[in-house]
Amino acid sequence: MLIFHNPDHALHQPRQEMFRGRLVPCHESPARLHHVMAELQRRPVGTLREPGPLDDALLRRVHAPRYLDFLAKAWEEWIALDAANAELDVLPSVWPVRGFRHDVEPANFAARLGLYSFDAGTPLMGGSWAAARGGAACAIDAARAVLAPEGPRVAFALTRPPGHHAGPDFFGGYCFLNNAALAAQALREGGCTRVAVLDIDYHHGNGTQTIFYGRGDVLTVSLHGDPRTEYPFFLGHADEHGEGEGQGANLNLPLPAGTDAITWRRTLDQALEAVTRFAPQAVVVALGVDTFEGDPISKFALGSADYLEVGRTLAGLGLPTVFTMEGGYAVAEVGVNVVNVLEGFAR
Ligand code: 6XA
Ligand code: ZN
Repeated sequence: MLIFHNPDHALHQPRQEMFRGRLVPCHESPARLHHVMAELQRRPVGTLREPGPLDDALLRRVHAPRYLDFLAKAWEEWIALDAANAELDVLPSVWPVRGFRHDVEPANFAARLGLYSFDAGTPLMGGSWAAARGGAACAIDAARAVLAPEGPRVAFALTRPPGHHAGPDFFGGYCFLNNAALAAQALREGGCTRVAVLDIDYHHGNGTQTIFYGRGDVLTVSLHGDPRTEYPFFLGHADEHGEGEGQGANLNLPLPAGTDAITWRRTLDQALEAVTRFAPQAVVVALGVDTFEGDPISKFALGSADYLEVGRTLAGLGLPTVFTMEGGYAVAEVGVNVVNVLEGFAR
């Protein structure tokens, strides 16, 4: 297995996110990835690689160019407002909800920040753009690796910030660039006519769903905490099946908060049946380990040993597989849990 790790991830070191009326320390921290790297030293389940340069043309086929241009310059604009801003993370505070216009890009920075985001929990700072780009490069390189003639058939994009909440033109949920979607697009352009994205993070992969909602060539399947009570709240219900050519190519399997490992595993089997029915030539697994019983912001109950079994089950698809790193905030256990999935897969 090849493991593409993002050498720039720690440039994104957010300080604070908005939570219940106050700014609190951000759960999504560089330490998460450090723990995975440390566990990979103990259990070298694959070969570590750094990604090559990012394919910007592919990036612009997944995300809207005006959104990417905004992200590229956001920090500079923030500092230009006031030099003292260099000490502060950027957080949006105003959004164009129903009835407002999305087609006119405002000149005001705070307004554009709102246009291109959906929450106040995703701090942006000086290194965020470089870190997100490094992760996108990992995902695309991982996809290309599994399609290479003498390739490994399985690769992992080990990166942060995560990606599955980022849509065509919005950030949120700690995500800026959708690594899983970029991997899927790279697999399509690498010759796979049908690709599946299976999202097993605790949270619904709303960004990935939105990116592919009108397309029939990429199946999106997500099992997650029921959005009626769980983040991201406004998407991820069972009646969202896709539209137009994408009709039937989206499956959501929401589960109540508190769901145990047995029920979760049964639901994973359902997800895998849907993937198999779609008959893809490759699969992307958006791998979040915030389904762990000790996760501080999530409410499923998988134990560390369950992740070995998850890996084994995913390998049963028998497909070229790209993993992208998504959530998981029980920082000390993130390494063991992620590497358990990889080890279970490799066995
Ligand atoms: C609200 C919680 C964001 C969830 C991020 C996540 N700040 N997504 O783990 O998969
Ligand atoms: Zn998550």
